[in-house]
Parts: sequence; structure tokens; C-alpha cells
Amino acid sequence: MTSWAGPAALPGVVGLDHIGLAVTDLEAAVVLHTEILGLVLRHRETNADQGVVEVMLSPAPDGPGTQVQLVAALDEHSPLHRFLAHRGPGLHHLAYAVSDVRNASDILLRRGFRLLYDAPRVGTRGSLINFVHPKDTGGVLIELVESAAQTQGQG
Ligand code: KFV
Ligand code: CO
Repeated sequence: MTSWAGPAALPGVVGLDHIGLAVTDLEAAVVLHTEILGLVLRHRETNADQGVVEVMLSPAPDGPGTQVQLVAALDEHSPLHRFLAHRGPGLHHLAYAVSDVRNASDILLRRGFRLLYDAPRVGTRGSLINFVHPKDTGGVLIELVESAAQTQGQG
């Protein structure tokens, strides 16, 4: 029988925010996801701290829902550049929406997971983000996202 979250499980996971895809050619990936797959382009942003240019797309025309994030390396110092050189384009990370990224990170830290940052950093649309090391999570880089609306107490 499948068990639901027990008392020791991470609190405040409120959804699957986005799936991150590492791409080498951002414009070609945008064409694939919009003109061929029919997703809606929602947002484009450069995040120098993360070393990426990113595009957010949504499969739902009437609401954002879970999004697809295309991430391309900004330069050769980017972690994306390293990933693409070693593994090539493809699935890069899963981003869970959490109600409180500091709390979620602290809980995971106390349980022995490696968080990439001591304090949250700025992600898409002013969100606060942290990552759990993929070697601690079955080979999947997990991003924790607290949206700017949540940070401002609006959601
Ligand atoms: N998924 C799974 N495994 C990965 C991985 C990934 N994304 N990246 C690296 N690895 C594996 C890699 O294959 C290797 O395993 C090991 O981790 C170390 O890789 O068995 P192997 O081959 O030894 P390295 O040495 O290539 O990488 P490292 O220098 O250790 O860096 C890995 C990591 C996860 C620490 C680095 O990529 C990182 O700092 N990532 C966090 C920042 C990031 O990825 N930003 C881009 C997304 S920005 C975003 O999503 C935003 C802004 N947002 O708001 O949503
Ligand atoms: Co992301």
C-alpha cells in the first residue's frame, strides 16, 4: 500500500513548479516547444548568478500550472556549461514549489542532505531557490522554489 507523507516528511511541498531542461541552442528549443509541441512561452530571463538564460513555457493556455524551464549556459563558467559538456542536453532538474524554502532546506540539511547554498538565492521571477545535491537524491538535481508571491505573503 502506498503511504502518504509521514510526520518526518518535508512540510510545505505545494506542487511541482517546473521541470528544467538543459539546452545548447535556446532558440531552437523554444521553436520545438512552442511551434511543434504547442506550449505557451510565458517568461524569459537572464540569471547571471546562476549562469543561465532561461525560458519558461506552459502546456496550459489558461494558466501557468507546472512549467517547462529551458536553461542554456550564459558562459563557460556556468554549471550548465559543465553539465552540457559532460552529459549533453536533456533533463536537468525537478523544481518543487515549497511554502518556505529556508525551512525546507533546514529540514533536509538536518536529515543529512547536501543543500547547495547556505542561504536561498534568487530564481525565476524573484523567487527564492535552493538545490539538493543530485548525489543525495537518486541522481536527480532537486530545486526548491518559494515563489515571490509566497515570500510576500500573497500565496
Ligand atoms: N542532474 C544529475 N546529476 C548531475 C547534475 C544534474 N543536473 N549535474 C551534475 N550531476 C552529476 C554529474 O553527472 C556527476 O556525476 C556529479 O554530479 C558531479 O558533476 O557520477 P558522476 O558522473 O560523477 P560535476 O563535477 O560535473 O558537477 P559539479 O561541479 O559537482 O556541479 C553539480 C552541481 C549540481 C553542484 C552544479 O550543477 C550546481 O551548482 N547546480 C545548481 C545550479 C544550477 O544548476 N543552476 C541552473 C538552473 S537555474 C534555475 O533552475 C533557476 C534560476 N530557477 O529559478 O529555476
Ligand atoms: Co529551475
